[in-house]
Amino acid sequence: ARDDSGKEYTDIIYEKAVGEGIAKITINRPERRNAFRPQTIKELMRAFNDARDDNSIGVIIFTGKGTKAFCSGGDQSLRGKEGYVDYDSFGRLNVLDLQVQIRRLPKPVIAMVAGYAVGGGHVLHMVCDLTIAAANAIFGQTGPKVGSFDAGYGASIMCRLIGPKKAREMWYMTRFYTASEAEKMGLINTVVELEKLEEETVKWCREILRNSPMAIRVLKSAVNAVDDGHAGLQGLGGDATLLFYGTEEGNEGKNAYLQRRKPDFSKYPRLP
Ligand code: 2NE
Repeated sequence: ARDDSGKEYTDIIYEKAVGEGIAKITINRPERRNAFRPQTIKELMRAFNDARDDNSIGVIIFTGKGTKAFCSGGDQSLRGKEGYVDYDSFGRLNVLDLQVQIRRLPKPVIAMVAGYAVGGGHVLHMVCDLTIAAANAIFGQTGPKVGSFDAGYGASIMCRLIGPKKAREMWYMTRFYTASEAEKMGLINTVVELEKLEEETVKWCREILRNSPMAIRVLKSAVNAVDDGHAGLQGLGGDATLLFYGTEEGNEGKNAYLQRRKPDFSKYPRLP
């Protein structure tokens, strides 16, 4: 598969349903339970960026190849002292950049989970806007068992989703949870039979796509704003600027500057 720049993908599959408004990004390392390496993350970031920039795309499905795993986290066979190493001589933790990218992307990202979503793969589903799981899905953190942790979104967003007590349980004990347990915990949105997973996910996409893209964009920023601090406010603030640029009042300032005259804002109301 290629993106608009014509570059090939090796670790992921990137597809667009033409005319539907849906992009699908699939981690394609099933023999490793879709564990990611730095190259995988670079490709994911490129695909998410392409889907963001594509005006015809309104919703992105994020999934893993096959039915055994959504993603099993970082590829432990490539873990070095500085992070994960594949083609470079130094390590990376570039999955953290991907997490931020998904949070900031102004379109909903839906995690479609079959099989394991564990370790860093579990964090990836948590930073998505929605999670739709197959009945065979298993959720959990393994970090403390394999000498790792995600003390960023992996901890804070989990606390938001399931509450601090349950988040401590999940991290300290490294237990795995079934899809129906995860649904009860508020970790995911819904559970469906494995055979219905894609159909149900597309149904959710279509329901979202019927609604106002701008309303959804602002709501995504708003829901994330508090947790993302200044960066969250910046996202929401950027949406306000975007909307203001479309108004006559906003354009009066720009036009006055270009026409070398004083702006006249007198006709614009000071609303209560
Ligand atoms: C995912 C799980 C539970 C699946 O178990 P099972 O029994 O279904 O499969 P199996 O046989 O364990 O795995 C199949 C093949 O995939 C490889 C395995 O080594 C095995 O390879 P072969 O023996 O066939 O050659 N595989 C699976 N997950 C892998 C991984 N993450 N890295 C490298 N190879 C992997 C079970 O496989 C499991 O527990 N996997 C490890 C989960 C894990 O601990 N992930 C890392 C957490 S830390 C992290 O992701 C992280 C972070 O904490 C902070 C920042 C960034 C990343």
